[in-house]
Amino acid sequence: MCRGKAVIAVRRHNANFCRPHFLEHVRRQVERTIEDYKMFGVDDRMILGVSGGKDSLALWDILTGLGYRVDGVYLHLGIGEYSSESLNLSQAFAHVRGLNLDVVDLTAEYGFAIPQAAAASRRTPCSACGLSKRYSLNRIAGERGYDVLVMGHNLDDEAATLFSNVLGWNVEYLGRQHPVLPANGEGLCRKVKPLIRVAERETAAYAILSGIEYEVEECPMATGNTINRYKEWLNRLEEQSPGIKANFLFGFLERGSPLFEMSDHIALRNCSNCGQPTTGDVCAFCRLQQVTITRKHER
Ligand code: Q46
Ligand code: ZN
Repeated sequence: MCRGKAVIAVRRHNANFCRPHFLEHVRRQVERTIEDYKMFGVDDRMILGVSGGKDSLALWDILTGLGYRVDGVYLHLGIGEYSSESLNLSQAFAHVRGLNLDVVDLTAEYGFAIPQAAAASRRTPCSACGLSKRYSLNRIAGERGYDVLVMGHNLDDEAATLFSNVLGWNVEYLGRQHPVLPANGEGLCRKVKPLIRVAERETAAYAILSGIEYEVEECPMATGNTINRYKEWLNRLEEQSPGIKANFLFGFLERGSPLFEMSDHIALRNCSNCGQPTTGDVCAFCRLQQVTITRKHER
């Protein structure tokens, strides 16, 4: 775009960028996603799930740069050093920029941390963790009066999740895999993913080139995570055919997703324990909490 020295090549766009033009390019991708999917407006009260990783911090930087007012919430998962370091980095980021960051501690709030939940239930750590994050962030957003819950899922996250859902033909999940999940009036907050046009490697580059300090260590509980394995496979395909990941995801969103929408109409009711939306009597999070706490008392 200029005569400046290129710092990164984005092969699927067939382009090399200098630092300022790359940062501009990423911001433009996010702006375009917000517009295309009518994600939110400047008057919406927004809360971002902040993990201390590159994606959520880069997204926070981009959204505030675009003029949106976004608060953050950090969910302390109780995963040793990894959690405390991620918290420090998130707090430092917010402090320097004068942003509001709420910290919610899973153990203080619900009586268990992720390592205990994974040991007590039949779930993998990432499954117990994903469930806890979805539940807590939705609940916090609703209870604190936010209109929109913003998540930092990137192109690689969404493509790998789609791949996993297709491999297992999880039609229910395919029906719900969308960059915008509307509020349903029954306790589900509007949830949006403005980073889906930006690949993981690009959010990392954005963070580094913007001087954002983020958690670079991988979570110690990620070993064996199938989504990470699918990401590797998709990256191998991407190397051979640049753009294949984006085509897979956006082809699905444009042409495949409408075919699965019927399976989205599932009646929700309130969990008899916590009142949050669920399909059964007691929600999956409350069941996870019960089994973890029972196991804790048995020891
Ligand atoms: S924090 Fe949680 Fe991740 Fe760690 S246990 Fe898995 S899901 S890997 S993004
Ligand atoms: Zn519940």
